[in-house]
This record gives sequence, C-alpha cells and structure tokens, in this order.
Amino acid sequence: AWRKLAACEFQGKEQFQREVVRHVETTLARSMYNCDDAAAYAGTALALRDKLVIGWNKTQQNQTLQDQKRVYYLSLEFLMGRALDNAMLNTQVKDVARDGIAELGFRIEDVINQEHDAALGNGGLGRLAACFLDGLATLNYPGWGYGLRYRYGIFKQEIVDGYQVEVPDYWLDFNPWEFPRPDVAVDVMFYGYVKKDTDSDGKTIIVWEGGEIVQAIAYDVPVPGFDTSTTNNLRLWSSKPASGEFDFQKFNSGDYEGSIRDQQRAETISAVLYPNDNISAGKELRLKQQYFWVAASLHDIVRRFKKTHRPWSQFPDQVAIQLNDTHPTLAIVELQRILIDVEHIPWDQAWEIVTATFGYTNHTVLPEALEKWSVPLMQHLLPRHLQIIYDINLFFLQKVERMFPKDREMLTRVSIIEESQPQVLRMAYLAIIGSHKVNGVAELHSDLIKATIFKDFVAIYGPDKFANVTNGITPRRWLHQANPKLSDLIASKLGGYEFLKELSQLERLRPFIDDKEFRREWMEIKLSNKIRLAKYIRDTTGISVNPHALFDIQVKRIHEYKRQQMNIFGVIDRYLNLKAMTSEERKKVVPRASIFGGKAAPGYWMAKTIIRLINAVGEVVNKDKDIGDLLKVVFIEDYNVSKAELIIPASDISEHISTAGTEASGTSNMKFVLNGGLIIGTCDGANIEITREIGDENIFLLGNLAEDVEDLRHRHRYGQVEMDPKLRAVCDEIEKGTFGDPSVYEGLISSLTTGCDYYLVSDDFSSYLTTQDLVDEAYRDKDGWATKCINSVASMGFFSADRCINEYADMIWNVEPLVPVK
Ligand code: 26Y
Repeated sequence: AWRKLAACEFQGKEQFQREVVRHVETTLARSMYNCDDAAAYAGTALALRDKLVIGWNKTQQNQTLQDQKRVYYLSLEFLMGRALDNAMLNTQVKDVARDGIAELGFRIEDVINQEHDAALGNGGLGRLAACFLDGLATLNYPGWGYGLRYRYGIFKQEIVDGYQVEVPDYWLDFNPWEFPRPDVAVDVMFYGYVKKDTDSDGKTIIVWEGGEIVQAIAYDVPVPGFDTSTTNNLRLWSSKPASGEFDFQKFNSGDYEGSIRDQQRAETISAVLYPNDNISAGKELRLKQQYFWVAASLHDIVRRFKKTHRPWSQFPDQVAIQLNDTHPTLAIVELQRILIDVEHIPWDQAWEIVTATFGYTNHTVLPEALEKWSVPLMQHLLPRHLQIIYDINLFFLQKVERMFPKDREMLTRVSIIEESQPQVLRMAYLAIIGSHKVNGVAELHSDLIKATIFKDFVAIYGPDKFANVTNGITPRRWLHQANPKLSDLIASKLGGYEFLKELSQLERLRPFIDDKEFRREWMEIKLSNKIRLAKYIRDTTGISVNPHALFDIQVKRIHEYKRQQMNIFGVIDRYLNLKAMTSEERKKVVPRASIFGGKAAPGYWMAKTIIRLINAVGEVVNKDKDIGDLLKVVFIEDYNVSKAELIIPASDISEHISTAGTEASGTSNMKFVLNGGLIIGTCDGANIEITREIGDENIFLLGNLAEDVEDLRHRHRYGQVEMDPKLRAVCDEIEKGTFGDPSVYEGLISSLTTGCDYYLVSDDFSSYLTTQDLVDEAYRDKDGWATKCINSVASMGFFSADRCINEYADMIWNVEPLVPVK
C-alpha cells in the first residue's frame, strides 16, 4: 500500500474519454468508428495538451510576475524523444488515460508507440540538454531552452546488406507538442558590410548593414515538470524569408523558380540537423545555423529584459546563459555587439556584463570535435562580429602580455586566432574568454581539460574559473517511464514515488537486500524486460534470442574512440573459442546475446565499416548450428531515445569501453546502472565516479589508465608494440574471409597496425577478454549478481539530473527556484 503522488488533472476517466472523443471528432474531423491507433494517439495527445497549456501559461505568467533571474540553456541539440508518455507520467494522468483509452478499445502502449521521436540531436550532448530541461522544470527553476526547429532531425538508420543507409527523418507531419508563435519573429542579418557613421549628437558609431535578412519564427514546446505545476518553455526557431525578401517582382514577372529559390535558401537554414557527433566539418551552412539561432535567442532575451526597464548593469542579475559546448559561442559576440553598437554602452562596461552572463560547458577533449571557423568565412558572413572578435582577442592578449611579459609563445598559444592557412578562430578559447565559468562534465574530464587543452587558461585566470559538474540523467524518463515495473517495485518498498524527486532515497532499498521475495521480484522484472526486448528483436530482425542468456549491450553513437570494434573483436574471439570446444565443454558456457545499436556519421567511413563487421559477424554466428543459443549477435537498427527506453532496462551488462581519457562523461552508463544492469568499462568519464558511488566490487573495470595513454601511443608510433596474439587471431579470421570479403575491413585492421592503433585496442584487448570472463563467472552466481545489481541501484542517487541542475544553479547561474503556482 504505497501512496501515489498528486491527483491527476482530469476529473476521472470519463472526462478524459470525452476530451479524446471530442478531439477525434472535431479537431481531426474523424469518426470514432474509424479511429485507428494513430487517431487515438492524436486525440490523447491533444486532450493532454489542453491540460498542459494551462499550467504552462500560469508558469510563464508567474515567472514574468516574480521577475527573478532566469536561466537560458542554449543548445543546438535537444534530443527529446517522445513526449506523450513523459507528459502523462509527469502530470500523473497515466493511470486515468490507460483506463480511459482501454474502454475506448485501445492499449495505451500502442497509442504511445504511434508517436514519432523528436530527434533533434545526435547523442549525449543533445540528450543531456533534454534531461536538464526535465530537471529544471521539476525543480521549479525559471529556465528556458533555446534551439533550432529542424525540419529533419537525425537521419533514420536502415541496415541494408549489413551497411548503414541514411533515410531523412521528416517528423513534423503531425506534432501536437509545438505552438507556432508567428508574432514572435526576429529578423537576422548575414553578410553585408560595416561602416562608420555619426549619430545625431555627432558621435562616431558603427553600422552593419546591407546584408541578407532571414526571419526567425518561434515555435514553443511545453516542458512539464514531474509532480509540479511548473511547465517551462523550449523555444525553437524556424527560418523563413523576411517579409519583402520573398521576391514578388520575380514571381510577378514569371520567374517562379527564382522566387522559390530565394524562399528555399532562407528555409534551408533550419532544414536539417548536422549528423556529426564529435566531428566538426566547418561548413558555412552550419555557421549560419549557429548565428541564426544565437541572434534570434539573444534578441528575445534582451527584449524580455528591456521590458523590465532596469539599467543594463543589472542584466547579469536577471539573465544567466549557459552555452552547451561551443556551438553557441557567437552569442558572446552578439551580446557584446548589441551592447556597444545598438545600446552604445562603452566597451569595458559591456564586456563586464557579457562575461558575467555566460557560462560554458565543454563536452570533449577530442581535437577533431573542437570547433574552428575559418576567418575568411567569418569575414564574409559576419563582418562586424569578426571585428569584435579581433577586439576581444586584442584586449585579452594585452592582459596576457602584462601577466607574462616575455612569453611570446604563450600569446601564440592562447590567441583566439590560429595562424594557419587560412587563419581559423578557436571557438573554445573565445567561449572561455567570454564566460565567467567553464565546466567539464565528469571529474576526470574536468581535470583533463585543465591539464591539457585549457592549461594556459588556468594559468591566466586561475583555477577557480574552471569547475566540474558531473552529468546526470532524469530518473523520470530513465527509470519511471522506461522501466515502470522496477519503479513500482521500488515505490512499494520506499512507500511512494518521492525517490523520483529525491533520488538519494534509493539508499533506503538497502535494508531489503536480503529479502528473498524482493530479490525474486527484482530479477523477475529484469527477465520480463529482457523478454520484451527479445520479442522486439525477433519481430524486427527475425533473430531469436534466449531471454535467459546474458544480455551484453553496447548502444551509443559509433565512434572509434568508443571502441565498438573492440567489442566485436571480443565477440569473434568468443566465437572462435566456442567453435574449438567439445559439446561437453559448451554445456558449461554462459549463453550470451551481444546487442549493438548506434548511428555512424554519414561521412565517417571507419564507423560505417564497424557497423558492417558487426552485421557480418551476426550473420555467420547466428546461423551456426554448433553455436545455437550460446552466442547471438544483434544489431538493432535506428537506435534512438524511444529504443533506448526499451533496450536499457533489458541489459545484464553494458559496455562503456572508450579509450581512457576520451569519453568526457557518458550518460548511458548511468541509465544502465539505474535500471539494475552492471557495467563493463574503462576508467573513463563518469565510470570512475560510478565506481566510487557503487563500489568497485559492483563494476567490471578494464584497461589502461588515462595517464598511460600518451606513453602507449608513443610506443605504437615507434613500432614497439607487439599485437596481442588473440587479437592477431581475430584479425586473421577476418582476413581469411570468414565474415565476407576481407577487403571491406582492410581500413579497420590497418588502423591497428600501420595506423598506430590510436585508440589502443591492442593494449586493452587482453584485459577486456579477461574481464569478460569475470562477467561470465559472476553471472553464474545468480544470487551474487542480484546483490550487485540492487546494491548498485541503491547507490545511484548522485547521478540524478536534479543534483546536477542544483550544482549549476548554485555555482554558475546563481538562480533560485520559484514557488510553483497552484
Ligand atoms: C562540432 C560539432 C560537429 C559537434 C557536434 C556534436 C561536436 C560535438 C557534438 C556532440 C558531442 C557530444 O555528444 N558529447 C558528449 O556529451 C555528453 C554529455 O556531456 C558526454 O556524456 C559524452 O561523453 C560526450 O561525448
């Protein structure tokens, strides 16, 4: 007998049903007699939306009225996933909706599955932004997200003959969760020229004019908090031609194509999400996206501030802006431009306001992911901004020179401008210089950026400018929504669902650890989640996976540094071992299902080759009669947020095996452990803190440490590393053609040899295999395994996005929650 949180907002299921029927019949103009799952989804979403809007409006009015400092989270990616289930759970109407929709002849799960994922992001960084919005709303912070309304989100992945094929993701055909705001429109200028002029008082002013104008239209998405009336706003900008720019002249004179071309050029800006994760391509359109979104957002924020008639000096008391990586760094320049060119505030005063406003979060140390924009491109696209960047750089370098008078090298190293051909702008440096706080996303990562890529800046600004905020995840979506049975079981022991708001309460599970019945229920839930996934795998791939096998899962973007190649090499080694066994020996083997999922950036050949190999290994292994249930290899197509919700609760062990020092944090590691799965992983990112929290007896760590990586790479470059014999055997097997035409995998194999094995697969391979054997060993002891799982979950409180948001609020934003309105 546990307590449910606050009552729902529908007066019972009858009212809910009436609202659904009303929407189906009037909004959709359909009859309940031919209402299919899609229409039932639309009706349900619209009925719930009506309720959300009330809390949303109240929240926004209240935030305006209270007039406290707000936080704005600028992110080019918001990987929101589906909204309906989350909104039902956060507002506590799911039980009513389930009953109501059942009486109308539908299963709530089928209705939920009709929704298209909002996939406006690539991976970790985009999903983090989504988790943060949930945390901000749940904790009643006045916080907005600002992003782009891409017409196409991350591509859909299809696997054809083992290869990844990209299919466009048009997701906007029916989206009840967005509200167009045609009245919130901002003109954004590109190109043009800069000239000096005099104002009416005879003072010299700088004018940027003559450029091409594109209009930004706001689309607002409600973000309901859990068990609170607070519903925050995510504002996404869509591009269209500015009024007057759509060329009626051309249209009139019969040049329809010409006029349509102009329109399309404007609309192209928000057309598509760049599908690169941790690889920067430096394309002009991407820079246009960045400025378009940043300019519209800042205009909006400044307009809101000006309505309060405060002096400019109070801007940082009202506004905190967090930069999600360097993608919005131009916001720093844009605010400085508004203050000096438009508001005519003196440079120094303006710069003080700017730096007090911004915080910058770094998500990577990989050199290929650090954004650098070509100076000629910036000159062409944003001439005034380039001038301002030069000035920012000049004043900064003058300061550095005063601090380190004889150190010319220092000036070259820290300059925003890199003296390459052509010159490029180092956006991370600009972000540091323009912010009052810089943070990494896990302890090791925050230490590494201070010791490596930002070392000079620590010397210049002192260590206090650099902080760590270890990432977190929202337990609402990643436990309550993805794993309702486990959430209910936990609630039954803890006396309610308060733990979803105060995740450290999970500690109180510990007294139940020896409770036989509790353990049985716990493991039964894990099994039912595995059965659910096995059914999905069978339905979509035809592969049958034994739910009692050890589910070994690696789902994340495909990247060499994440080392899916090491995983699949390990699978091949296992396969070779199984083949060499007698049938008696095979009886003692722990059956395994190796499950993969993840997208490769379309231009990333090595990542695509890894996908090809995984599928090829699956094809050979899965139909090998000697092997049967002992090993299955599955690649789940089109990994996304809604698939993650299905996959993560089903894992026994998940793999987080990046080369030490390369994965900034990882967040799926947290999701897996929170769902009662264990981890095999390297000493990297948040794995280290997870280990500290749950205890090293509950995690399977492997491989070299970050501190050894440099030396190991050096030895590879000087040909001093002998390849591990087992890895050699795996490579031989691939080269023999066991997994199809070996020339397909040439690049992958040579990356280990002539390529100097940059990601150190050969150095960690034997440790990886031994550790996998330990996993098998531990899994044989069912009781011991359950103990590890339950103890781990009890220790996961730290990794709530709520803890994370509170740390940002205290340390970086200086914002307070509001009392939610009734
Ligand atoms: C420059 C551009 C192409 C670019 C686009 C996307 C660069 C980076 C990214 C995405 C980076 C990303 O997702 N980073 C991940 O951020 C997570 C949240 O902090 C971390 O957990 C994860 O380790 C990190 O790889």
